[in-house]
Amino acid sequence: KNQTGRIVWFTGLSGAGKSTVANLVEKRLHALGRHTYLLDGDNVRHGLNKNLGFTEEDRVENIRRVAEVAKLMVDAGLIVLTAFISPFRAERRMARELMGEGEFVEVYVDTPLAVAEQRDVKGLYKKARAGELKNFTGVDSPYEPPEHAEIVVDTSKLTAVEAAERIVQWLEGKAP
Ligand code: GGZ
Repeated sequence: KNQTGRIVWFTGLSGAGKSTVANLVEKRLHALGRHTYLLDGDNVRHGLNKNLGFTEEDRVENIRRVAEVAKLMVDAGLIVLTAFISPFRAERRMARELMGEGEFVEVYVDTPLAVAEQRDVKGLYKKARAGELKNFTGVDSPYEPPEHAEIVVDTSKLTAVEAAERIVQWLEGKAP
């Protein structure tokens, strides 16, 4: 069994910083010679999952497919980073249970809703508050925070670079 592959599963609100931090982690891992692949909305929701929206049912299916694809990539020896809101504990547990012991590392990007909403990079929170966008996570769709994430970072307290550095240190086994 390949010992190098694993999933680094980011979870958190829209605007929490998942993609930004995951991209920085990937860069650092590359520099260390690791083989990685980053799955996020940009490369999954426009292709494999383009028939899925943001109802509870569709989010569950989104995460199921992401977990199964990530598992295949781990079997091929990659470190797979996933950056999806993945709001439901049950789906994150399902993803964890697909993997072997120690192969699933959950990273909770625990940035407060108020901070993510303040950033509102794409103006989606504003639309959601105005009722123009339904089922928006944190507004009118739930987010269930992890209770046992391996790593927790808050990008309102750490820069994205600092958060990435912590995660890489943990992954490389240098965490205290
Ligand atoms: C949450 C939404 C929604 C709704 C569109 N709720 O900040 P973004 O834009 O780039 O990240 C969000 C992304 C979330 O997709 P995921 O695949 O990560 O979600 S899940 O894991 O819940 O399936 C946001 C945008 O898509 N977006 N509508 N209603 N985020």
